[in-house]
Parts: sequence; structure tokens; C-alpha cells
Amino acid sequence: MAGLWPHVGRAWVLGLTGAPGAGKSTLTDQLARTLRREGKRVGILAVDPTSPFSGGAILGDRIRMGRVAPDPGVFIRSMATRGALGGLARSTQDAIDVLDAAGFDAILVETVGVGQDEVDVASCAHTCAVVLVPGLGDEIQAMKAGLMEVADIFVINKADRDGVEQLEADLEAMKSLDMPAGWDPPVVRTVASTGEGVPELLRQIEAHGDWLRDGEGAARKARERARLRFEHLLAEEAARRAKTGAGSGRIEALIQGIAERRLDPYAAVAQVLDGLR
Ligand SMILES: Nc1nc2c(ncn2[C@@H]2O[C@H](COP(=O)(O)OP(=O)(O)O)[C@@H](O)[C@H]2O)c(=O)[nH]1
Ligand SMILES: [Mg+2]
Repeated sequence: MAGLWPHVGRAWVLGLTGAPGAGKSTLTDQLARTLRREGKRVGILAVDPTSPFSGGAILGDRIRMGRVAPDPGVFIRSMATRGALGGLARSTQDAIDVLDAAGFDAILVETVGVGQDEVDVASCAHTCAVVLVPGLGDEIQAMKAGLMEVADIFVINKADRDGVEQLEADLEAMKSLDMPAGWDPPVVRTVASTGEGVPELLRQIEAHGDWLRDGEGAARKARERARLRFEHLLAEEAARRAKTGAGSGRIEALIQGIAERRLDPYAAVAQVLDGLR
């Protein structure tokens, strides 16, 4: 990372998050194609253990062109590393940095929007698009769990289905309640399977980028990302050093002590950290 760091910071990172089946991979594929036509190099990180492009159009494309003319302008990586050291957000952020340093202009990060892990992943992006589907009713409720505040753009995908107006009305109503002043997240309708609405989505992504760069948004977001990353790494490294310092035998004894209720967990942690120099 020390070697890469001087080269990091050029790429635009777009997060696409939403429920499984919402059409994130299909949308990512459409966006990637459009960006390729503009001559941009595109990195794709699929942080989606449920469907890492397994049936997606990109895989199809790669197989179709794969053997003769692999597109060196597109790089795809699945990040099904749940449970990995440091968590999904860290490995995703590291992968983003590698692609950024490698000169990819745009990095598309697909995540399933369910838990805190995914909200953290979404916060790795400059622009976060929350992908919703009409007719699912509980969608908006699910978003209250934290995705609402990370949304820079709302995408109503599968706009070829019934219920688009209802979802749009629900979103607008919710926005007027919850949104701080500043950027007003637009609602964009798409049909990812045909590409309809994708140019408008790209236009809104660019508009959000312009807004970030013009104001203090970009600097503020960069600082939030830096803080999150630093704090995660600090906690992780502190835990690692404390454990190494104390030795595994002592750690196991403390754990046993907590299990047998001889020791409260806070006291156990304090004992280890007090030994950390
Ligand atoms: N009718 C319709 N189907 C779509 C649309 N976008 C994606 N799909 C289909 O929905 C399914 C799930 O799409 P996928 O991109 O894998 O969703 P993901 O799990 O969010 O990545 C696939 O069968 C797609 O072909 C759309 O706009 N309209
Ligand atoms: Mg997918």
C-alpha cells in the first residue's frame, strides 16, 4: 500500500447497492459498456456473494470475446470474502486502491445492501446508487436500516414493471423527511435489461461528481472515508498487537474466565490492553 498510495486518487468510484435480484449486475454491465465506448478503463468489484456475475451479462460477454480479444479495459473481481480479516469493507477498499493505482478511470462496486458491512462498503464510493425495484413494498422499510443516508442516487430498476409511480412517490416523500440540505438525490428510472435510462443514470452520476468537486462535498467525503478506514485499521491492529503481546495461552485463559463468569469481558480486555506498550 505504501508503494501504491502515491498513485491512488484518480479513479471515480461508483457504488451500486440493493437487494439480490434488483438488477445491479445487469446495470453494472450496461454502465461498463457505455464507459468503454467513451474510452474509459473500467474496474468492477462484485461484492455480492449471492450472485457474483454468475448469470450476469458481463460473464457472457467475457466468454463470448474472452479467448480471442479479452478487453484489457475491463477488469472484474468478485469479493466474496465475508469473514476475511478486516472485513469486506477493508478488502474492498484495498481492491479499489489497487485498481485506482493501476489506472482504471471508473471503478464500479456492486454490493448487496443488507447490513452494516454493506453500508461500510457503500461508503468506499464517491457516488452511491441505491437500486430498488417496484412492487416489493418492503423495499423502503429495508432502506431505513441505513442505506437511505448513503444514497446519492436512487435507481428504480425494472421500470418496465408495475408500481413505478408508487415507489417514486414513496421515495420522494421519504426524501423530503430525511434529507439534509445540499445534494438532492435524484430518482432515475432504468430498465437495465434493455439499457433504457442508463444514459440518464450516467448523467446523474456525472452531475453528482461535479457537485462533489465544486463544493466541499468531495473533501468531506474523502475525510469520512479516511476516518472510517483509519479507525478500522487502528482497532484491528491494536487487537492484533494486544493478542500477540499477551500470548495465545493467556488470551484463552481470559476467554475461559469470561465463559465461567469469573471475569467480566471489559476487565479482560482492559487487562490485555494495559499490557500493550
Ligand atoms: N424485467 C426486467 N428484468 C431485469 C431488469 N434488470 C435486470 N433484470 C433481470 O433481473 C435478474 C437479476 O438481475 P441481476 O443483474 O443479476 O441482479 P443483482 O442480483 O442485483 O445483481 C436477471 O434475470 C436480469 O435479467 C429490468 O430492468 N427489467
Ligand atoms: Mg449481482
